Amino acid sequence: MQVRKFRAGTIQEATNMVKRELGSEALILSTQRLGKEKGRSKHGRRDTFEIYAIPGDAHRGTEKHSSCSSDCLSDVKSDLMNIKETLFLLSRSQHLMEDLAANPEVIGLYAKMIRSGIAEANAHSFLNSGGALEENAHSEFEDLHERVLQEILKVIDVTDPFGRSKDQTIAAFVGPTGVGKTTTVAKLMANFSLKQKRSVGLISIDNYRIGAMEQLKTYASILGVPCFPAFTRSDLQFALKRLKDKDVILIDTAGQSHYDMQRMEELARLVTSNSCINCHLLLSAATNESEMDSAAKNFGMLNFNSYIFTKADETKARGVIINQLLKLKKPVSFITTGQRVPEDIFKATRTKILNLMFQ
Ligand SMILES: Nc1nc2c(ncn2[C@@H]2O[C@H](COP(=O)(O)OP(=O)(O)O)[C@@H](O)[C@H]2O)c(=O)[nH]1
Ligand SMILES: [Mg+2]
Repeated sequence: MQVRKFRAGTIQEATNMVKRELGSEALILSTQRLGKEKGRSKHGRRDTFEIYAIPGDAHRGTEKHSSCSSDCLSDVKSDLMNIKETLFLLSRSQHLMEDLAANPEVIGLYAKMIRSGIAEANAHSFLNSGGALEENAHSEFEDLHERVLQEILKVIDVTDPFGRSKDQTIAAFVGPTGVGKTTTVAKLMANFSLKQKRSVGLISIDNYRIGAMEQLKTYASILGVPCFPAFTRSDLQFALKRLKDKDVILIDTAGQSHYDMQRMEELARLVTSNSCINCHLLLSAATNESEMDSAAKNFGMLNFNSYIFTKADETKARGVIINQLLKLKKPVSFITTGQRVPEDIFKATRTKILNLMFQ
C-alpha cells in the first residue's frame, strides 16, 4: 500500500489535492497542522496543513487480505468515523476546520453539536471557552470533552415553579397555537392531583375557540378538579376567588399567533392583572430557530418566568433549545416528549437537557 503525503495552505486545498490525485474514494489517514518551520516549502510558500492518504482501492485490498486484530479494526472504524465527521464539517466551514486542526480529537464532539442543531457560532464558542481550540492544549480527550460539556451546562438554567410551598401557586401557560398548552396543563393536572395528592383548580381563558374547554373539562371531571372558564378580567378574578383554597391553579390560555399583537396585548392585560399569576412560555422544540426566537420575543411582553419546551420527541435537532437559552436567558421548567397524558413530561434538570442534545 502506498501512502502519499499532501501539503497545502488550507485544509480544503489539501483535500482537493487528495481527491484530484487519488480519486474520490481515497482514504485520509491523518490530517495535521504544520509548525512554522516544517510548513516552509521548497518554493518559499507556507503550507499549513499536511494530509496522508491512500487510494480507495488500496484500502479495500488490504482489508480483504489482512489479518487485523479486533483492536486494529476498531481503530480503523474510529478513524473512518473521524474522516466522515471531517468531511461533513469540511462541507460546512473551512475556517473552523483550521481552528479544529490544533485538536483534531474534538472534531467528533463539534460534529455532534452541529448535528444536534446547536448553531455553529455557539458550538465554536463552547469549544473555545472549553479550551479545545488552544494550540498545544495537550489535554486528554476525556478532559476536553468534559470541559466543553461543562460550558454547555453553564448556559442551562432550570426552575421548579411548583416546588412545595405554603403559598398557593398560580401558573398560566402561554404560547403559539398548537404548541401543546392544553395537553401540558392536562399532564400537570394529573400528576399533581394523582401522584402528588395536591388540590388543583383549573381555569381556561381560551375565549376564541368554541368548545376549547371541553377537552380539559373531560380530564378535570375524571380527576375531580374544578374547572372555570374566564373570558374577562372579572371572570378571572371570580374563578381565582372560587379556587382560593387550592394548592395549585393551572390556567390554560388561547393559542395565538405571536404576530397578532392586538391579541397578545389582550392576553397580557388579562394575565398580568393579578400579580400572583406566573406565566410559562411553551415553545415547540420542533420549530425552526427564528420562529422560536420571535415567539419568545413577542411573548416576552408577558414577562414569563420559565420556558417549557414541548414536542422534544418530534425532532433530533434539540440544540435549538440551547440556542434559544443563549438568545433570551430564562430558566426551563419542563420538557414534554409525546402526546400521552400524563406520562410524557419531565421536570427540567440541567443534565437531562444536556443528554437530550446528544441522544
Ligand atoms: N409529539 C408530541 N405531540 C404533542 C406534545 N404535546 C402536545 N402534543 C400534540 O400537539 C397537538 C396540539 O396540542 P394542544 O395541547 O391542543 O396545543 P395548544 O393549542 O397549545 O393547546 C395535539 O395533537 C397534542 O397531542 C408533545 O410533547 N409531543
Ligand atoms: Mg389549547
